[in-house]
Amino acid sequence: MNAPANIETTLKDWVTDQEVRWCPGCGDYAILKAVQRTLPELGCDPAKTVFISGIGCSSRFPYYMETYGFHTIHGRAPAVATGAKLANPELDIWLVTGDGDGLSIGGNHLMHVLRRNVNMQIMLFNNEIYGLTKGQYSPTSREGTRSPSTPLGSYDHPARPAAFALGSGARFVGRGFDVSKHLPDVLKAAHAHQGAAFIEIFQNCIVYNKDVFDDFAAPKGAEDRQLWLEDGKPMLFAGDTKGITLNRETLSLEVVDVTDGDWEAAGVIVHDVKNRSIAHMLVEMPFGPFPMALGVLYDDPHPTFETAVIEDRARASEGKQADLAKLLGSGQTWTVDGTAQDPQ
Ligand SMILES: Cc1ncc(C[n+]2csc(CCOP(=O)(O)OP(=O)(O)O)c2C)c(N)n1
Ligand code: SF4
Ligand SMILES: [Mg+2]
Repeated sequence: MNAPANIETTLKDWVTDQEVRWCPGCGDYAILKAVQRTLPELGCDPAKTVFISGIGCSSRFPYYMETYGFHTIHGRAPAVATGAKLANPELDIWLVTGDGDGLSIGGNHLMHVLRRNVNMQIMLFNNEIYGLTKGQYSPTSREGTRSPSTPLGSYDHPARPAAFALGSGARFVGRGFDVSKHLPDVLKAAHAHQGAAFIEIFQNCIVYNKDVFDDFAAPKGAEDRQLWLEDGKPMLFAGDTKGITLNRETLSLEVVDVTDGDWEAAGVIVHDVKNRSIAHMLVEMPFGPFPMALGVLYDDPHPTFETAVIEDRARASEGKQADLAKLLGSGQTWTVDGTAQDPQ
């Protein structure tokens, strides 16, 4: 984010007149609503906000936000967003990408915006499929996914977006899902973070990958399968009857039972958002034997890219007068004499 704006708006101020072209029932609608509800609460200024996306169903997002927006080219939103932030550091930038856009064609670009720590919020809508191009498997699709491009089932091991982000040097990693009532809290925490804030948002593509996240996202039994992380709070789930502990011999996480609410006796870990080692374990924690880790997994700010660039520019130009004509006329120059002929 940039400096807080404290502008008074309502949800309506963030809604465009564009016809929303997602399939009825798509999880993208819920994410859009969550963002449109959250920005007024943060006091954001639509005139200083910009949504920048790549290509995909998810990347249609900027059309639906009444802000500046840029629907760029496939996988290249990080490059455009970096340029926008350097040109105008006052802009509050939200980058929107998908699992295909951000991790296939744009994997390299995403890595660099994270490692450079350019100040923006990055929302990766993970539906584990290419939605826009009619359901081919993506880098996050599970092994064995049958799709038009993998008719016999996929062979490759899926990428984990949160692990990718942390491994690329991200200083903020959050997770949520489309219809979760906690998603706005994750968005707010990401916005409060100075630097590249990465949020993986599980999103239901009801046409090509329906309900793949139901195991943890469906309301029934959700409590047992979701671990909502809060800084300074014990890692408890299943109505506080279970928790996560660190086995000090194997140096790995384990699920423990908590009796009579005594989580300390059970050795349950207290979440520390600045602990990078635990963050690495949380992003790798396999769903199934463990609950799905959601909320703010890691948040430890670090100096941002644009601050360094701007300070450097100021130092380099100190005491100097900008003179474009002089710059253009300096160094190796030549005059075109106008005698060149067009080839016949
Ligand atoms: C250079 C280029 N290659 C391929 C495509 C085709 N293409 C468009 S969107 C897309 C995948 C989008 O998947 P994802 O980012 O997961 O978005 P979703 O539609 O699932 O939200 C592909 C391969 C393209 N538009 N441009
Ligand atoms: S294809 Fe899937 S991701 Fe795309 S709009 Fe339809 S439901 Fe949403
Ligand atoms: Mg996708």
